[in-house]
Amino acid sequence: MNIDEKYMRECFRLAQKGYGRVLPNPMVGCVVLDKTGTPVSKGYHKKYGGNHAERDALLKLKNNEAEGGTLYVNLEPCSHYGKTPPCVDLIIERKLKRVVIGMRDVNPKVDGVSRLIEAGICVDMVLEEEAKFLNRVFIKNMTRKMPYVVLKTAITMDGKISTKTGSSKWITSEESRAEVYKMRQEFDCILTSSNTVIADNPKMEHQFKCILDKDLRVNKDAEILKQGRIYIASGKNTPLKDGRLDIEYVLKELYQKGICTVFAECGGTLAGAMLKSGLIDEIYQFIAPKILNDNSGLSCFTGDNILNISDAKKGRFYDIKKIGPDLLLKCVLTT
Ligand code: AOF
Ligand code: ZN
Repeated sequence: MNIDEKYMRECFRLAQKGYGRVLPNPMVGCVVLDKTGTPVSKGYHKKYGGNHAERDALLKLKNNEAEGGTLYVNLEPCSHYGKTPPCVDLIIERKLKRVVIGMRDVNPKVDGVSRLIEAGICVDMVLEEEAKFLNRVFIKNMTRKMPYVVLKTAITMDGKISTKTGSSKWITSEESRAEVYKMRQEFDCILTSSNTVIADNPKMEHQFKCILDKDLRVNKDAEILKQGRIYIASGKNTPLKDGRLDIEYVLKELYQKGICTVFAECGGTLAGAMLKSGLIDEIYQFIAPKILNDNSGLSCFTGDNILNISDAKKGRFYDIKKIGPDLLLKCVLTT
């Protein structure tokens, strides 16, 4: 394997040690080689507000140990004063000869590459696509000022979430449902709709829940309201778009409240509307080995009329797991 790719993959591995602790900042890892090409230090961004990966790695070394060496980092080193001073200054001070990055920073405050080049340091980029995938939440947050949205669906093999009468308990197994309880905790917020709350009366235990309830139809006794912080987006606090709540507006509101990631658990109407508006970044699809074989069963996405398969939304499966008798597919949407 190419040496640069090898050390960049090591940066990805180190970066992921910060998973769950660094948002809204990116996950970043760093490897430093001395002038002979020997790895002499490693570091990563451990928690929000803490030292950046480059600083973490370089401060473990004596002043001249990295001189003439190479620094690998999966994100362009920063050039701004934030919670910490610019990493480029430390890289220049420690006289590195070359810096290999995974991607340019999408933070408009940062232009580390120009600063490094001006200082005579050679800059290269490798594995950009993987680097962007690793920090897809940070990229979405920074560029769109919106949370990263993962939609969960639980379907039969024919893509149905319930019969026409609304019978849906349970499509997937107990094991899958236990997996969903765990998953929820990895997100800052759960998003659901009044339709789902009224149809299923779910508890959806979580610290922060957002319910889209345009006409305030959810009953005060609903299970979902009994625990956690609740944000109800209704016609009273949210503008309408085509007669429905403007979901993009709601997502931007959530981001302003510090929500970086949203786990959407809802029926086909909201899922379809969000899909159509390009508001879903990723889908976690549980598939049960069951077939309803009923034309009037409800689909996990409804609401649009698409005639050409070429107009389908497209994605990329990046993970598949068997959970009990079910499958869990993870897919990032690309269009
Ligand atoms: C990190 N960790 O390892 C790198 C980051 O407020 P600050 O000073 O922590 O700066 C945050 C910004 O710094 C962040 O948005 C990103 O653009 C850049 N790089 N951030 O938290 C790191 N290398
Ligand atoms: Zn930095």
